[in-house]
Amino acid sequence: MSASTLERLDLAEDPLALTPSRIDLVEVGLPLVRPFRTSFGTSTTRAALLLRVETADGVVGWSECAADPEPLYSEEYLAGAEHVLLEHLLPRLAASGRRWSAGGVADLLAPIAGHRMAKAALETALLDAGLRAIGRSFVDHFAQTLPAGATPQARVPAGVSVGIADSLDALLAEVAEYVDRGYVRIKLKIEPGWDVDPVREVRRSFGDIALQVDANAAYRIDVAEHVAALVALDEFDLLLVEQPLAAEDLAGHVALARHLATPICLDESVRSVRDARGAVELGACHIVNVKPARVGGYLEALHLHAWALGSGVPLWCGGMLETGIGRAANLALAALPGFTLPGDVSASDRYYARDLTTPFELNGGAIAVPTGAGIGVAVDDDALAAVTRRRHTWTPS
Ligand code: NPQ
Ligand code: MG
Repeated sequence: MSASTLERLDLAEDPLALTPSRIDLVEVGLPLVRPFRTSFGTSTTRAALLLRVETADGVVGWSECAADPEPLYSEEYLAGAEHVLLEHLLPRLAASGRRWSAGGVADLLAPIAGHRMAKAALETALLDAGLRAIGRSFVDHFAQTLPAGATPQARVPAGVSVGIADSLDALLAEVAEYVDRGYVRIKLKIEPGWDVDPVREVRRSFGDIALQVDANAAYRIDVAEHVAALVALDEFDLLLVEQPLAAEDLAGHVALARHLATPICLDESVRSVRDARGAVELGACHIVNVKPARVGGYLEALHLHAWALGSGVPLWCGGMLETGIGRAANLALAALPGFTLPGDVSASDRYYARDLTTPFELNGGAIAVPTGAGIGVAVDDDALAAVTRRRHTWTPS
């Protein structure tokens, strides 16, 4: 049997294989219900690149690329993601043959360095289309990776990420709103100069709520005041401190961990299961924030999850201000049993007055995991049209 016959047989047996007929890249801009300030900047609108894959059979799959227009959270940015998709990633998939499958995307794109958010968006859109075609949900698909007897949760406890505020009073008012709505865990964004005071005030006002902080890499191990502020946070019984130092500074995190009682969690530093394992083995962190976009897709996130389940490292699912499209897929991942801490997957109305899908709602501090095929929610065409800035159609030649 020839190699090409073998390939065709392999794909024929892959239930997620599909023939794409067109791919639309849709840039949207959704106004945020309130500005979101982090140590790297302030957002008032969430711009995002959506991918819509249509198959020759008329099945449609959606995904959302997490890259922001500005490369502040990481080096990836919206226009760069669009460029690499159109000029490098899509042509590579097209060159691989007429049939594509989510399961093969990562290997086919491995020669392209980095660009994980763009790769994740492509893999996820194909996964959505492939799973819709066979009537299976993301969560049921992910559950196939679990050890015998383990099952996903039907509802995911929801935490919320609270931006840097203009004043302590404004912060306390915002936290009060989220606590009243039922969020089971509060995460405060911090930066040098906005750390010990806000954490002390929130602790004093709200008692023993589950509380953690995220510095988005704003501190430096060689600045004594920075280390002193992080050490001072130890007295407030935080669940964790997230990404205090630069993404590249694993050695700095190892050194910092020796000074802190509070566990360190890494976000920006972790781009793969290999990074996660290395960071934990070195002692740079004890907990990992998993964002499928940051690690290059759901399949890498599932590898990371399998490792964490086996080694007992606590995980939680982060957020990138996703619309309902990205939020739905994250909920399916966060439902897996290795996600032992509440994540940043909040209700739609935390960010948006009008989401692009049926809005996700908080009930009893948790959000229901979609059970329908693929991501399990439909895109609201009117809501999408109202926020669409630009659309580009790509077709396999
Ligand atoms: C984090 N998210 O955990 C990120 C950071 C973040 C919910 O805290 C536009 C695009 C704005 C990506 C703001 C949360 C963003 C963004 C914050 C990511 O570090
Ligand atoms: Mg973070």
